[in-house]
Amino acid sequence: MKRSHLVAAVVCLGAALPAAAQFRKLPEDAIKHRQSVMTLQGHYVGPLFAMANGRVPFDAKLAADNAEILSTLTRLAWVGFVEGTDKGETNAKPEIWKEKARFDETARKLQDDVAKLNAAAKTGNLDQIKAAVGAVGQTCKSCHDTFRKE
Ligand code: ASC
Repeated sequence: MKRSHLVAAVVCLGAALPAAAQFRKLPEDAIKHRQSVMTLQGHYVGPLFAMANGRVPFDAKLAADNAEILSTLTRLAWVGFVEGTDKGETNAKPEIWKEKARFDETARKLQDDVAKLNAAAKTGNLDQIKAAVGAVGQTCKSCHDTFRKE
């Protein structure tokens, strides 16, 4: 292997380093990252909740667009839950790291639920969207009840 290739390979590996390497300043940057992502998740899921419960008129295109973006957003927050970042300006409970397997399982479930919501939204069928949004909302809530302060 040429030396320049070796260097490139090592640099690429850097992208897959442990989560702590993603952030320059801990805990602030990790906390800010996950809070920013979750703020966006709220913005994109909000209209889906509102359409599902009839607060706003159903708009199939908006629902499909939001669900698609949400399916990407839902992959992003987790890298921000770096060990030791329950200290600082955060509502994250230490239980996230004490019960990491359970937390990871809930994160996995949210991604599965959102993938189903995305599929439902592409059909344009409001009843399917309602069912899928309901599951997403329950998963958000169960994780927040267990792992978020107040
Ligand atoms: C949101 C938000 C939550 C969840 C939850 C779902 O948009 O801020 O905490 O959805 O309300 O039940």
